[in-house]
Amino acid sequence: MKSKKLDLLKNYNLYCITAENLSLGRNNIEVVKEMLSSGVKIIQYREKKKTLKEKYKEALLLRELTLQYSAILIVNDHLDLAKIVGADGVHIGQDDYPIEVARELLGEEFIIGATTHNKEQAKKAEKEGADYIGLGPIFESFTKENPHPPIGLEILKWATANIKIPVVAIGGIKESNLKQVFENGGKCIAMVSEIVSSSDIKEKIKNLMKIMEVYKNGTNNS
Ligand code: TZP
Ligand code: MG
Repeated sequence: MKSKKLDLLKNYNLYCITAENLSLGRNNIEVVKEMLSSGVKIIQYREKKKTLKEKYKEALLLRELTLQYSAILIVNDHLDLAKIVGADGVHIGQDDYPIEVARELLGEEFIIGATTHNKEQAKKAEKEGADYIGLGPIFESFTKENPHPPIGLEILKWATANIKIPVVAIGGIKESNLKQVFENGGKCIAMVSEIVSSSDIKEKIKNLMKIMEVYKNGTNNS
């Protein structure tokens, strides 16, 4: 059910995104297995370089794996691929298909996430029927090819107070700055390089979850 899935995005959770080129020689499947076995419940399949056929095969495998772990699968960019493999959702950027087109094609039960970089885009995505927004890059990030300049923490604070759909903070988020993100309203946190480029993914996720638990339980006295 969609509302149960959206609860994952509303609450304190790690939202892990693939990036095979940054994964220290490991493939997307190996990396996602590590994420899932560490307790991650939200996986986004993001792959810019492979052929559609390769992406299809990978996304199918990831669908199987995420179901085994009761995790949700969101496919980046490709509405068709998301639908074909039976993903839970799709994530679209400012230069991808409009939200209403995605909704028309995928239906009400599908989760549609939209990348936003400022207040106007955040409000517009909400108005157009996105189920959540990705907001960022909060800090400087080198993961995307043509990165948007960092937007900072103030806008995250604003969005978490003013946008009614879940706000997923993204961009340059690391173990070292995670507390700042939580202290500025962040709950669901998307990360790419901090996790996929870690030599010990399980240990990295364990440490990130430990920090998150403190905020989840509202017992942050540090
Ligand atoms: N969208 C905004 S920033 C970003 C995406 C996909 C990349 C975030 O990667 P990282 O490595 O967590 O900074
Ligand atoms: Mg895109």
